[in-house]
Amino acid sequence: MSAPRLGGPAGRQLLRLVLLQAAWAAGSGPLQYSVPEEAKAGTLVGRLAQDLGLEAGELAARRLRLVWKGGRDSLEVKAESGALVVQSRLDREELCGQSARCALHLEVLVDKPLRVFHVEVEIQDINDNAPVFPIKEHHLRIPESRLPGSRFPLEVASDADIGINALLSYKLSPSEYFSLDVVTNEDQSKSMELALKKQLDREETPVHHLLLTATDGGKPELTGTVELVITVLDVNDNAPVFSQAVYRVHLRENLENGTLVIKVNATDEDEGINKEIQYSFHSLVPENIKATFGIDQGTGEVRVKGKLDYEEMNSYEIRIEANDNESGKDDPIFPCVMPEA
Ligand SMILES: [Ca+2]
Ligand SMILES: [Ca+2]
Ligand SMILES: [Ca+2]
Ligand SMILES: [Ca+2]
Repeated sequence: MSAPRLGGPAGRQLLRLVLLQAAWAAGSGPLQYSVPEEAKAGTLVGRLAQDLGLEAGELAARRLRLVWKGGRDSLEVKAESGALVVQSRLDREELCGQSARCALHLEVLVDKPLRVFHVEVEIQDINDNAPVFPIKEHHLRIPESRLPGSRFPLEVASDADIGINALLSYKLSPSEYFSLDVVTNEDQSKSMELALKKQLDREETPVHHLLLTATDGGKPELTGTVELVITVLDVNDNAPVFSQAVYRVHLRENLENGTLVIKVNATDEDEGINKEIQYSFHSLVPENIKATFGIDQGTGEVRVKGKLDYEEMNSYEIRIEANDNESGKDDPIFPCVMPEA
């Protein structure tokens, strides 16, 4: 019996077996490939047979095949070429979430002789997720009395990608009243506040609509937005204003009690209780005038209440107040001139 000679068919087989075992014994680690997530079916991941030292002619006999742990079948080995290709969708976010590194660990088997190889396929992130805010509309209610420099916390956006594809920058639509203050915390997370830079005025602009945009660092970049709806709450910062500074009325004497002399009217730019007006005679109006005229607190109607006698008094000057629950007053002079008899 003669030993197989190197160069003959048996010799080649022996040599290859030795080389494969040597590679395995050296503990050279798994074969490593990488492929971007969401690559189309059929995309080449690696020339597996070639990298394992198998020749095209022996692929069928040695049955190169994948063994999956966990039942995934998103990669396959092509029988004809021994190439490792994408078979179905690889979604990095689904496979690995926010992990910095995402890899599939496969076992590759060949027969004759039976060998097991380890293969690691790194799934690379692509920028396929836009930043998302927790809500589409963020409502804030800010009293118009808040001072410039006041701050209001906002929620940041999230991005399902990793690395630069999830690195967000923020921008606020132009506003003369508000600016954005983004702070990077020690743990690299971000927090964000809306800063008031100019005193609000509900009477001028009762509601502000701003758009906050988050942009990731991917190429191309993706954006997400949230609408900020800021309702300015009223404070009682406007006094009632009469429609005229002076009301002039000419009356005949001996008018019946209850006769309407005039209806004064004041308005207030505030809202709700801050614009509710009460009319009254000024506290300095003399008693004899108060005995002659009466005023309706709610309507501002001034009516005759006592006797008008031209000979006794031919002109009256009455100061009337409009009061909006203590905030302010307006008190026009109300000359009531009696005509010649
Ligand atoms: Ca992204
Ligand atoms: Ca991604
Ligand atoms: Ca008011
Ligand atoms: Ca106001």
